[in-house]
Amino acid sequence: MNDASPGWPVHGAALTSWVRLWPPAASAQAGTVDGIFVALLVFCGAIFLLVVGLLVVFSIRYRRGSRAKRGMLPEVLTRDIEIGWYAVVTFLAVFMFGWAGATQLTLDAPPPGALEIHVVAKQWMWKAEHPNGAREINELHIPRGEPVRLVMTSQDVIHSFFVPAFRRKQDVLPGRFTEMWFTPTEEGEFHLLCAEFCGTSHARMGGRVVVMAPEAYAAWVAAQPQGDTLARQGEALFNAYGCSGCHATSSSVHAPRLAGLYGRPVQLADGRTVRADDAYLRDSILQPRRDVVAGFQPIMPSFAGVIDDGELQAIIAYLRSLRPEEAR
Ligand code: HEC
Ligand SMILES: [Cu+2]
Repeated sequence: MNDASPGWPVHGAALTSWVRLWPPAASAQAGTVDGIFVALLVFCGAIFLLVVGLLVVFSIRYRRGSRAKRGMLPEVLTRDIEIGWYAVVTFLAVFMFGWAGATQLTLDAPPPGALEIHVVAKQWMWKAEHPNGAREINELHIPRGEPVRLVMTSQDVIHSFFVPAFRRKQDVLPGRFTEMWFTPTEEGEFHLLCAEFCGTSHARMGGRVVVMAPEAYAAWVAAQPQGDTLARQGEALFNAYGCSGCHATSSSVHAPRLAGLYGRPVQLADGRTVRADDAYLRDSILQPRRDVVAGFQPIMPSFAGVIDDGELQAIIAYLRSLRPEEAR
């Protein structure tokens, strides 16, 4: 960024700019997170002041040689103080737990229909791919006012996708998909960081999130040189890796049909029932022996080490895109 004050948006969010204790809040979720932070700060600050205050008062009052009254307090008084203290602190702790827990649950559940962007982290860059196949590196263009859901994985070590202005941070792990969602509310440029020490150039693993007006985003994304869409690439890989040899309707091998599988419960040979989500599809491809579908032989070979993470995302996008009626 060549902005004079790197890290802060070019415009918007003037509310907190009078004091740069923390970056402007630029997502619909940021307000609650800040609220929890401030409440905890006030809570801890009050207890700190109380403890330090009593420490100072007692040190002076009961210093050696002072004439203050010493000895035990009446028992009723000690008891009441103790009960009152526990009641107040318990109430505050449970209240904070409820508030933070409820917030976390919302932050974990992306709304249906969120704009889905795939992110692959590697030492030391962020690669993003939009639904229409447009790709970018160390930049993320997104429309204002629309929920955005990131489906992320890493090609090497653990990274962490962090946008301070959105108050959102999520670890990105090799061999797993993690998700994160937010609704940007302010147009502008915001810092994107890696928040997990991931090697020599960790400090330089970052970039910017560019929040644009919805029409500007539509124009931007349409103007990008488009690769094939993710699902189309996935279809090509599905054929190239020989998946279709077993899974196509025309195949003579006894293998499950994959159309309409995504999101459905699957009955496994060992009696468990699991939902076919991204993680399940991923495991089915990399460790087919782990979750064998009921009524099938475990003949599917493992593709671990054969299919890389980017390809896996494409294949899964393809499987997700298959409607039940398109059985192939
Ligand atoms: C040799 C034949 C064969 C090949 C090749 C093969 N599979 Fe399979 N696949 C199976 C069989 C049989 C099952 C059911 C038993 C199991 O779960 O392991 C299965 C299960 C699956 C499942 C879970 C299905 C469900 O209903 O829950 C997925 C997803 C899957 N395969 C995807 C793929 C992909 C993607 C490829 C290519 C990278 C592939 N398969 C290649 C035979 C094959
Ligand atoms: Cu990193």
